[in-house]
Amino acid sequence: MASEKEAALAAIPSDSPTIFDKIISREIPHHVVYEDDKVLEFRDIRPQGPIHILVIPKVKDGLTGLSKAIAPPNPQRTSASEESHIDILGRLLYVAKLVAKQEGLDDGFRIVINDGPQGCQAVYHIHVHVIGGRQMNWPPG
Ligand code: DGP
Repeated sequence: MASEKEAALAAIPSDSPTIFDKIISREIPHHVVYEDDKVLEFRDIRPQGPIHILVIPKVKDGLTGLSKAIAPPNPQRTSASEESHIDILGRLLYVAKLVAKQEGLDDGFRIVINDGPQGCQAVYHIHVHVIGGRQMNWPPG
């Protein structure tokens, strides 16, 4: 299995359905930890800590990521967040906090948004990682 870094460098950003679309449509099984009409949260398949949850908008609305990241070898641009996305971006963070509380991460946790190849983004459907249950280090790798 490719490492996260290899997967990120090989990922081709596009507006085509991603693995997360298949998770939203229930084609791919997953463990839902939170759901409302706009957001879905489920456990990461490759956890980087005792708790690792992904927070995604149910409607991608062009949000492949935060920015228009582009770098070799990825030939396509991603579509950036716009001012119109402020509500959903804020909601992703807010429900990330809700689920951290639900998971008992009372001593803190790490929120990560990987953006573009250099940011180690492998799936081009914007998502927030909530990682916790262990002491984090700084700087991140
Ligand atoms: P990123 O590198 O930020 O794009 O993170 C993508 C994450 O998605 C990565 O931590 C692994 C996770 N992931 C990939 N495929 C699946 C899947 O089929 N199911 C679940 N639950 N997680 C997945």
